[in-house]
Amino acid sequence: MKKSELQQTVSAVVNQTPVLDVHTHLYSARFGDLLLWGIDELLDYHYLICETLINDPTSPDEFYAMTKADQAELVWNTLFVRNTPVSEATRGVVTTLRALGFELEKTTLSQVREYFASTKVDDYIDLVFDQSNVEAAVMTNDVLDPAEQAVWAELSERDPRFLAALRIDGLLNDWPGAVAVLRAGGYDVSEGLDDNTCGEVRRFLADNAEVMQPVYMAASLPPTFAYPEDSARGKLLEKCILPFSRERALPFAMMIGVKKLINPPLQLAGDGVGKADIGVLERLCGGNPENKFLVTCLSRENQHELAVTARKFSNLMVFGCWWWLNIPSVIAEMTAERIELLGTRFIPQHSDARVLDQLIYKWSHSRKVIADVLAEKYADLIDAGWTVQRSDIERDVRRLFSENFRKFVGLDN
Ligand code: FIX
Ligand code: ZN
Repeated sequence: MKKSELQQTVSAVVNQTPVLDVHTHLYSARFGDLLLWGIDELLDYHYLICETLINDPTSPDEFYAMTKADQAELVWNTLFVRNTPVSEATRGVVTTLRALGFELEKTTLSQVREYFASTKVDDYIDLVFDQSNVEAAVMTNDVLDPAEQAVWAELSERDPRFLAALRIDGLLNDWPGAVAVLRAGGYDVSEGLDDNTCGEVRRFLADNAEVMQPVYMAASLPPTFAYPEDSARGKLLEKCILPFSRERALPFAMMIGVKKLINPPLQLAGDGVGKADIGVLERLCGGNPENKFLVTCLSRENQHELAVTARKFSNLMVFGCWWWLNIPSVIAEMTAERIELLGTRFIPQHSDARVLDQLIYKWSHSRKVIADVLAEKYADLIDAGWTVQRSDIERDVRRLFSENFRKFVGLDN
């Protein structure tokens, strides 16, 4: 292939290759209101809430006391009427509404609301998955959330587009709170984490895994996350999570670097970021060669050392440009250094979509950046004297967009 053909070919292949979205907060329609979709949810996204509240005098408490529709109105008027929607999260709403056929210059919020009021959720899921070319999305299934657990108890058939992930933040980050939930569920646990309690925690994990059939276990962890550590989290990891993950061949996904609630009144929008100690991964991956770890870090300053560490351990798979890294300038930087250090052995992106509609913009924005970086790398390779075929590009993008993940978690084995 000539260099002059690269950009067009790579963009076409990237756009045509379905993606398996390895981390979202979406749910299938059978989870009812847990699945967020439509314009008011799109505008009430916590990324847009904090952007609104730094541009408008409304306090967080006043904002959260408003109805969802009034919150959406304030977000719309603040970020899209009184200001230009040039940030990544605001531009995303523009991309999504355009893709749905709205001419924003002539569209009012109430017209968009009318469209969603007359749209059926099952039809909309089909439309969004088709528009975003997503073949499946991994949910975030909180094992300690009673509302979600009630749905699992009744769930008869599964939508194959929605894969489960056993999310265990509550266990690892709030063990005393988890003890109460597990005891209420009939598990004989105590805060002391003696052998009996650890056995009961493993039984709890096994029971949930039996119901959910997850593709991985996951937790978000603070920048101070340490291993090994003489703490409840350290003991749970050593005696429960790592053995269970190994026995069940269920990879453990660690999302490291979130500082919960640096501004508590902002609630879900109030989290911050901190640089983590990548040495934790050296000890976890090196000390547990039978375990598999999916890892993403929240701090931009962790990314290069994370990619270098991923060169050293075949049981470590790097994924995504998480949260505030999911912006074109940083996706480009991270994708380039990952290709330069890891070739195509990494998972370049996940959407982290909380609202179904976001799949449309998160994937169209990321696909453009990833295609541009890939085209540049193939051009460098052609300059070095290698012949690049379209079939090579198709194979590489399939690897990046789904096959690395499927193989690593044992899907389709
Ligand atoms: O821990 C997580 O899964 C984070 O992605 C979320 O807590 C966060 O609120 C988010 O949605 C970021 O994109
Ligand atoms: Zn998330």
